[in-house]
Amino acid sequence: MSTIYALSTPPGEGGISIVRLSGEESLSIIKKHIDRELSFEPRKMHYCFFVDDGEKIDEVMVVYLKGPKTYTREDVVEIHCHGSMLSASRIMTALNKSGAVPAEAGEFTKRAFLAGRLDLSQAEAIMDYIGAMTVATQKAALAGMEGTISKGIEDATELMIDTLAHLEVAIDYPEEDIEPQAYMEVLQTIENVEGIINPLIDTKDSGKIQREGYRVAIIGVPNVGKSSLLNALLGQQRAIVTDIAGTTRDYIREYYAIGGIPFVIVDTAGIHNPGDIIEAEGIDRSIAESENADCILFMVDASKPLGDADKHINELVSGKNVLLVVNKIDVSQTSDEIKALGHEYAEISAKNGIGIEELKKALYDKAMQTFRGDSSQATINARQADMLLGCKRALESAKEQVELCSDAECISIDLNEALFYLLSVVGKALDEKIIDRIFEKFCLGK
Ligand SMILES: Nc1nc2c(ncn2[C@@H]2O[C@H](COP(=O)(O)OP(=O)(O)OP(=O)(O)O)[C@@H](O)[C@H]2O)c(=O)[nH]1
Ligand SMILES: [Mg+2]
Repeated sequence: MSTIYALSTPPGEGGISIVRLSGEESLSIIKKHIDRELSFEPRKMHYCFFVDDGEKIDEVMVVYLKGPKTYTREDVVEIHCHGSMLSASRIMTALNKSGAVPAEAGEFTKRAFLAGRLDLSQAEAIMDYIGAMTVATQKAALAGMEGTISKGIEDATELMIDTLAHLEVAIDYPEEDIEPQAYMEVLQTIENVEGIINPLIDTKDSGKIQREGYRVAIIGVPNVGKSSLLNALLGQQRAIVTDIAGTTRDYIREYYAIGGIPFVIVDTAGIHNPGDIIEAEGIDRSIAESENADCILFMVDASKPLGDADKHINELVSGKNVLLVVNKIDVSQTSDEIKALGHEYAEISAKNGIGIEELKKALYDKAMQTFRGDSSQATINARQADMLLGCKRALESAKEQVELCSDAECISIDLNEALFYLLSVVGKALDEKIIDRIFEKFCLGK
């Protein structure tokens, strides 16, 4: 396999930048680019100058990590240079001239996976860890990295393989009927495997929130105070607030954490009869945001009677997860007309900060309805959920075959399919192209 290199720190200026090499040639390549003889004792920092064609490029620290006790299981060399993009790119150009090739996104982790250092669910957990927006999400990712999901899959796989081996005997000797005992064993295995995968499947919705955030859209007619609420929730003047109706023309998306849960809060353009095409487009986007939201904060103005636009929005949100927010409570009380809308409601003054803490608590409670168990437990991602649901379907089909007293071969086909899905969770049964696609989502240098 080729020796790869990449900048492993973010591009830009900083204290240091780290260029990493991985592969058989790592050591011989770096040796061509230093200004002195070094022992390259593994795991020790060595001070030297990085040179190219005899020209000094930067003053660096170099560490050699000998495989297989490395991230990729290959020989790895890290070059710590000054945090300058020019220095890092000149170093990389020199490494390239000496035979190393640029790494693709996620290639270091892909090599770790191919070398068996981690399975696919652990590799995906690393990506989750890097992208985590809250400490709880980080903890959940750490649990995934340590193999919580892998362990469940491994146990389920063992059970399946044992049972399949027994069925194999029955397939080889078709003249002998399957003993009732063998049918019982299959059913027992299915039950045990379901006992492992169902709790994992149950973490699907929590996993989505951990990775993408709980999406909250603030919608309402112009001037009700939507942008004021976004600012109050964030504790900063993020959105422009004026008394002119139609101030917000596009949506504004911000991340915010409440009690360790990441929220994506979207402030939208006020919905009413649009005055021009820009406004109309903004309103279409508001409606689209409300359709994608996990929860809609439908805001009304306590100081005004409900208008046709408010009623129209009320129809739009019907049947969705809505929390009615009655704003400007500093000016007026909640009218009977607003109460008659029949939604659960929160009274606030976005301008004066009244009711904001209570609203955050209500949002947290809503998000927690989707969370099962602890917000820092390992959760499955969408890909893993697809695989586990596929496994569950195949197990159900196997169960039906058993109930019909089908022959061993029919049962075995379904169980093999279930096993394939199980193994796919940890990347063992996946096609190379799919593996490539998964790792492409990683960042460069990881
Ligand atoms: N009295 C009072 N005024 C408020 C409150 N919240 C917002 N306002 C005022 O209402 C006006 C509109 O506020 P925005 O936050 O811009 O309203 P919006 O819903 O984002 O408006 P558009 O972007 O035009 O759709 C501003 O003058 C705010 O100061 C409140 O709780 N009480
Ligand atoms: Mg606004």
